[in-house]
Amino acid sequence: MQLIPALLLAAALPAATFVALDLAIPRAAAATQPADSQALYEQHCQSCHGVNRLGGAGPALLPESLSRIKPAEAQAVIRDGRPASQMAAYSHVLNEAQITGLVDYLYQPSAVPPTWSDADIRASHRILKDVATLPTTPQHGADPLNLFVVVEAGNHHVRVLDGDRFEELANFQSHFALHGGPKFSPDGRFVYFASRDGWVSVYDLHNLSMIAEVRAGLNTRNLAVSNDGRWVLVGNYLPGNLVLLDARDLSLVKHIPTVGQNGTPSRVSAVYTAPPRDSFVVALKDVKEAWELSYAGEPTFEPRRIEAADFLDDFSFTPDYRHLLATSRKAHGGQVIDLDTGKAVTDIPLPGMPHLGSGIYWKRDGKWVFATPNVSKGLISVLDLETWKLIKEIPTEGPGFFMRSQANSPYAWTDVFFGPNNDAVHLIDKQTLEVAHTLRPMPGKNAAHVEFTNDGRYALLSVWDTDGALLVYDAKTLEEVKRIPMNKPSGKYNVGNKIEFAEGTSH
Ligand code: DHE
Repeated sequence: MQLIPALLLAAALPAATFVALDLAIPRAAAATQPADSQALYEQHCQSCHGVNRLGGAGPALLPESLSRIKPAEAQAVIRDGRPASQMAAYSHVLNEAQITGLVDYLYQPSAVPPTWSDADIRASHRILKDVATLPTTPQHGADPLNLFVVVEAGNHHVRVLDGDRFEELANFQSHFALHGGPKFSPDGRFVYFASRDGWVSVYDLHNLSMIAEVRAGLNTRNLAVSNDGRWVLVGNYLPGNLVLLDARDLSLVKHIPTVGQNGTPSRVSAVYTAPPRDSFVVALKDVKEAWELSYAGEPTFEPRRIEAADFLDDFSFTPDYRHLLATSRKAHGGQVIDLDTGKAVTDIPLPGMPHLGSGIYWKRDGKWVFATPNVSKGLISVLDLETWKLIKEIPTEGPGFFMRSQANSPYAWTDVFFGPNNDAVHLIDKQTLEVAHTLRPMPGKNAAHVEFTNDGRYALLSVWDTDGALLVYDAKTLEEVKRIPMNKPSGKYNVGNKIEFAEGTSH
């Protein structure tokens, strides 16, 4: 199915064009019938959210993309708007019955299965700056390997900070709901972002300038950049596929349908680059397979299929990139997959649904250990990477999302993202595996996600609140040295740490 021109037009207009819609329309009588709700959608929502709810300047509004938002929350957003976004309040346009009907409609599967063709991808592609005309050296005076890219989720912005002075170098609007870590070109010049609604953007950190963007899918998981800097691979839920882009300008190379050996189509859970293997590794959500796609030499991107013991929701690599520690959230456990032999080696006990991409490793008594928070249990699982045995479950004040450390830091910092103690951050002694300190950066406000400077001297922490902040800590004295107000800062990424695939950071 091709999108009709209205959506293409919507997708092509600058985001700022989309402001409150049809506000002059008088409040209609109660309307809860599905047909009426569809009409209300077309009248009030379609110009931003797209024909067939496939998304445009606003996100796709399909059950596949709304699974993280409860209907009551969707209702509140329609009624009251979303602060610091272009979503206006509709309470003076629609009555409660209409809003309820509209929400019911949004959670119904689409009559037309959502598709996003190569032609759609190409039509969405925009080159914003010709890289060939730009200087090839940093133009900002800061250390290019100690910059921080900070995602400010509350207002869909990205800030670029000088990691020595913690001063802002740039602040720009992103696409809706960036998710997953942005990824960098091997020299650290370019950073690639993926939004949940499928937009991929490339930004030049030397020139502080957006270069290109393309909509690679309707509902995207994440992206990876090859270690030679030539390719960007995007993993999608909707449509279930991989989309290969040229890293220079994000032009489409090809899409790769993710269909299992048994013919079952699958969503992509996650895709990462494995630098020493010159390959992308992909976790599939609906078939029991992991894929490896080599990018060495002149690659064909034919997947090597590895049979997995279960469906894969996510995985982490071991430090040598030989093994995957993979999880299936439903199974409440994990498995180790050997990428060399292509065999599942063993099960691993991870009882509380880890957000595995956030797991980290370090050396303890000369041996590698791996630790990960669990999203559904207040404990950190620590595994021995030689025996795959669980060494310890460290109790925390609640379930956490993220964990970070740095080679020079004696601590692994982990948040308590969920529950009444979500203002706490635990610092775990990497040798004793005990909680050494608990910080409450802004009591009562959700503390989350840490990243270190390239030399490990400072740790930057998010306070995930509309009235939140990015806090800079001296990583040794644990004193707060700077506070930068922000609207729900989420992940922050140090260029040097990311391009070195440094110990303690996310890959
Ligand atoms: Fe994430 C990374 C999956 C919910 C914020 N998250 C990742 C990655 C995966 C993942 C596979 C690694 C991708 C990468 O770096 O390329 N996340 C999932 C889920 O399956 C889950 C539980 C449900 C979902 O909605 O998809 C989930 N994640 C969330 C959130 O609710 C968070 C807290 C807020 C948000 O933005 O939606 C969230 N996830 C993040 C962040 C990263 C991330 C900030 C990057 C961490 C990093 O340090 O690299």
